[in-house]
Amino acid sequence: MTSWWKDAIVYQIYPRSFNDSNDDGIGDINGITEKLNYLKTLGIDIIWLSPLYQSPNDDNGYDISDYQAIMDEFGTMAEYDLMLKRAKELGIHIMMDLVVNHTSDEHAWFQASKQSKDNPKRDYYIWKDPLPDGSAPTNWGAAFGGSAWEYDEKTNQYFLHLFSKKQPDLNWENEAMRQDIYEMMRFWLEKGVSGFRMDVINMISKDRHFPDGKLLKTGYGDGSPYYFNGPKVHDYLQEMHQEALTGYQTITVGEMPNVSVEQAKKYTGKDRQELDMVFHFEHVGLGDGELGKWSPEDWSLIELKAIFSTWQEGLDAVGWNSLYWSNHDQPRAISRFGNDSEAYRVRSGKMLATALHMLKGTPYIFQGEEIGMTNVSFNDLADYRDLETLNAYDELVGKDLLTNEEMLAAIHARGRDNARTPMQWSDEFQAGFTEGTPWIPINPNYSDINVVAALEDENSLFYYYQQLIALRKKYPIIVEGRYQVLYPDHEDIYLYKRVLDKQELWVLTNFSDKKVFVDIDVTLAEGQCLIANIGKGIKQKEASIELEPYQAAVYLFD
Ligand code: TEU
Ligand code: CA
Repeated sequence: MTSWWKDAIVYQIYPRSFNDSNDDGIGDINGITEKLNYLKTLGIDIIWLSPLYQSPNDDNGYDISDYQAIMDEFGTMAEYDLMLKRAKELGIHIMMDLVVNHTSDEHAWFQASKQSKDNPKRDYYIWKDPLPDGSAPTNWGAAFGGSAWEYDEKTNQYFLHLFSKKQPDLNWENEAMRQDIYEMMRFWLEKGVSGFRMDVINMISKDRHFPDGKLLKTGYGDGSPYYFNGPKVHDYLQEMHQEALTGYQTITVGEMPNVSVEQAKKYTGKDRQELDMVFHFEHVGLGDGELGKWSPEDWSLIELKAIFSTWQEGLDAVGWNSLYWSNHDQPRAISRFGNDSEAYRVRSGKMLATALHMLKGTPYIFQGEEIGMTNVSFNDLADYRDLETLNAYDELVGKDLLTNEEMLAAIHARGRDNARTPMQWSDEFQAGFTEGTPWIPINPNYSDINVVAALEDENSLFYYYQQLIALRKKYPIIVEGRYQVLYPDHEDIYLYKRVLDKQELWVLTNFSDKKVFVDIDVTLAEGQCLIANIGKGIKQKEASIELEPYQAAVYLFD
């Protein structure tokens, strides 16, 4: 199978927050269709759609009650088919979000499974007897708070849910369940979908001994060693590849918290017949404290560069990297890794984009990243929607592990709703996202940060992303070149080069708000400056270059 996607750029849409076409305050499929030309202008090749399927929206669509029906709030299957057709006409591929570690508890399979112990669908999920004292089978905590087990009175058993109690985990040991999943995947592939982003796909194989985990501050146990990268995960992925993906030109990316580069070699190896690439979490986990992202600590650029280098070198020639700064679960990149002040927002956004897009791998752009959207700081908890945030607030503040102020500060820094405030299309009412009342308040800075303003400003972040995307299409060295980091121990700058035959591509970025001088062993004037976020590029005097705060530039040497 050719890797047709090797020079492709993926744009992630979180439909609920992208564009509302019928003014109910919720983004929808017709809203996406309206904006396909905008995305074509940006130059992206593939759109990853966060889940559009029928769902009670306990976790905004990551709790699916019917894999082959469109969520009522998002529209109809006919509208979906029209969007897919329109995208194809524009040469844009559609990648769907495959959420098969769990379903919604309102899925027909679970509704049957919980009827009785001998229901044919019982074994589609993970049910276990209470311990002799009636307590849960293990001490594991769930990602969205509380125990990972929910007691069912009717059958006197617990079911496993590693996320919310409305997201029961599927039992991948069950062959019939797996075959139903593969059949569903073929349904979408037959429609012309080009692939899948696979939600927490390295969680689908559990250690069936179900041992207790190390006790955490929350009082629950850490079950993660027993459900990440489990004993049969590669068997299942190879079976999925064989049963569902073979015969189609697809792109697949596995979302994999807790995956190492060594494990990723097995998931993405060309001869493995598993996945094309994975999303790891090492960079977005930087600074996680003992309460994870809710107790954020300082992180250093040296650590960040070491992570990028590990993955660039580790997967070179044996696998393939995905490249991302943010998504619907992560804070906005400029606020997290750049500088969202008035002075440096756009410049640091361009610097971050340069540092990421010139790496080896497939870049992913999250909606709004291309116009420099930032984190939001709602002061009223009632403005937040994400169950992860609200449950964590109740658990951590409720157990006196964090004060109200500490929790709000952590939500402002790392909460998922930072990425889920509506896309900012204009400075009109409700940022042009809706004429109704948005399901979540809009970031007040929409009056300055919006698509209309970006398209009118030739120096906007939008056109910078457009240029970066065009460079990837024009210069094979960006796709194929070998990665070499320079000055790995410098705490302010990230310098690396890509080498392909005699060509060298030098990528020079300053992650700090300080002016930095450093010697390099090339003369920039002898190269071709392909892109720069300040004027015509970087000043150099003999060997010494001068990098302005958040300056970035790329030079090609033939
Ligand atoms: O996220 C998996 C996951 O681990 C997230 O919970 C992430 O680690 C956390 O939100 C970071 O703070 C996937 C989806 O992307 C997420 O939206 C879903 O809530 C989750 O799985 C369950 O489907
Ligand atoms: Ca709508």
